Amino acid sequence: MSFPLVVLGNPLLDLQTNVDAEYLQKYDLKSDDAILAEEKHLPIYEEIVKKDDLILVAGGAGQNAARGAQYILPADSVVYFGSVGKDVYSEKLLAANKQYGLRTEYQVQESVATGKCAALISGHHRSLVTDLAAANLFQASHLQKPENWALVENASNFYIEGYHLTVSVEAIQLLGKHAAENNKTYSLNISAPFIAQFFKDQLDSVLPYVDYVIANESEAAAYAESHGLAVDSKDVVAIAKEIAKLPKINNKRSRTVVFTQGVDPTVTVTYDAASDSFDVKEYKVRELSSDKITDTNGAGDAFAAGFIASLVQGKSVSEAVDVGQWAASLSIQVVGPSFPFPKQTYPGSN
Ligand code: 26A
Repeated sequence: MSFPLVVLGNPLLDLQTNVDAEYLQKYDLKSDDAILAEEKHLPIYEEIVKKDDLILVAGGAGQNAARGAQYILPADSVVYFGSVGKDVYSEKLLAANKQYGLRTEYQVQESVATGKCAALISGHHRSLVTDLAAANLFQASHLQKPENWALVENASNFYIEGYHLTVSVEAIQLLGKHAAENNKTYSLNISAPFIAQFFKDQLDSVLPYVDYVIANESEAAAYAESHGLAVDSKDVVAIAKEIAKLPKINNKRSRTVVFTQGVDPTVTVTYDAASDSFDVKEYKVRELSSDKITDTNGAGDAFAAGFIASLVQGKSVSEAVDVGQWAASLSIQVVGPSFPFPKQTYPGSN
């Protein structure tokens, strides 16, 4: 058995379509955001299935990253856990995961449908509206089944989708505790501004386990605001420092915070507790001309995929960032949160 990387998240099928500003306005949606669907958003799903340009594509932030990491790593490297329904949608997700060689260990719900996400594309932006359905029913006990716990015990790295904080904090803590006690690498993506805003306590309860915090600039700002940090919410380095030095359970590893900022440079901040000092670095992104961009759905997940795959390979933070940026640039050139086939390989740092 290999499978050094275990990923936990909400498996979703993306219903991806192009929309205009007016459509977003009608449903009170921002062009670059991710939310849980409220009652008022439910007509969206019925409307978009009638559209000619609609595509159904495997989604779910953690699942995208898991597929991406498996795309980069040797066969049998990544296992993914999440909860789905017993329907054609989960069959589609399984088929996509299989294409990438991703091992999938779903908890299957008998009478609830697989979750879905309306991925509303406008230009280079995407607005995500999610109906979690079966994904919301994941239980920590699924991980504790002997055959699944054997996979957890065998793994050396964990990647947690922050969106899952809306589902099972217990499962996230269970893996966090295991990682800390066994000095394994534990990474968490904040995933969306609403996680930092409305799931602040849940987020705070798992951060002590986290070695690598991955987020984008709007999640950084949301964190700064919800935690009342006395810093400019655009000052990503200052925010990263605050998160990097938060209490940590596993003192054998330092914490690194990685903030992506779209086309602006990626920032990393590592806190060294022994010397009470920070290592701050900035990395320019790979330039991609506008006409090469298909859509940005899944760009952040692809970055995370490259980053965590590199951690599994024992690469440095700076190389992990470069692989992440390469993976993101690949993913935005294809439709949805996907990667191109035939497989491309990392060309080395630029
Ligand atoms: C709990 N929520 C809102 C979510 C998501 C989500 N994945 C898990 N939980 N909302 C959107 N996504 C996924 O994010 C990917 C792009 O980063 C979408 O399915 C999309 O594939």
